[in-house]
Amino acid sequence: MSAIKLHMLKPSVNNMTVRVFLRAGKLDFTEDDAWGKTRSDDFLARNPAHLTPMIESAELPKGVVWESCAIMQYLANKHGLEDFYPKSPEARAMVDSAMFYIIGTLYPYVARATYPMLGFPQYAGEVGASDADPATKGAAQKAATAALAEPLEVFHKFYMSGKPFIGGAGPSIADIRLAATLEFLAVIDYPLPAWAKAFMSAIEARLGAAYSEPAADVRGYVAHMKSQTKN
Ligand SMILES: N[C@@H](CCC(=O)N[C@@H](CS)C(=O)NCC(=O)O)C(=O)O
Repeated sequence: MSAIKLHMLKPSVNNMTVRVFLRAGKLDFTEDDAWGKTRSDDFLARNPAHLTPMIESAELPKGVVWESCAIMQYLANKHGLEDFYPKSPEARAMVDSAMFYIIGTLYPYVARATYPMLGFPQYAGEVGASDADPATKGAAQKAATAALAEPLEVFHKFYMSGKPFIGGAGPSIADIRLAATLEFLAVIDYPLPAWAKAFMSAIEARLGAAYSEPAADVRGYVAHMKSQTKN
């Protein structure tokens, strides 16, 4: 089987998710930095959504798949990585629910709260143009930051409910997706609750370099953007 080819952007937590998973799952892969390439004719011909992470495989109906969670689900299915994506329909339903909740609810708040500081355009799917003045934009950012507390508590109380990870004793693909997402909150010095700090430490301790290596790219970018605003 040939190596999985991942097209990725280093400062992105959507991409970090898949980069961590490929390493943690000990899969054979190569990474191509898609910086400046996602709107090229070649990329758009394969992926009209121009989104990374994207993997290529001749076995896929369209040759590629994008969306971080779909990529992890596909690769876990393909390579039998049941430690990360449990096979029982009930356990799997919890992991899927957590991932949809991240993408549909938590991540949009994270993006609205952090993207202005990260120098990113608005989250994919949102209409970016706005006539709002800086004060109104600042108020929207504050509201998004305040809104984070509720979904975070849902992960703690509902999905984890006393276990170290959403996946139970070990991290699942939903845990990788959650931990990577929370990395961006450092750019606004968001006061993570103690359980979330413990969760972040636990996943990094468990996955080791598989986590730390891609995280270093995100953390480096976050540190750079923070240093820009302090000057
Ligand atoms: N929900 C998607 C989000 C993907 C996404 O927003 N990708 C951004 C980077 S964070 C991207 O590739 N943007 C490049 C572009 O739109 O040209 C996922 O989880 O994979």
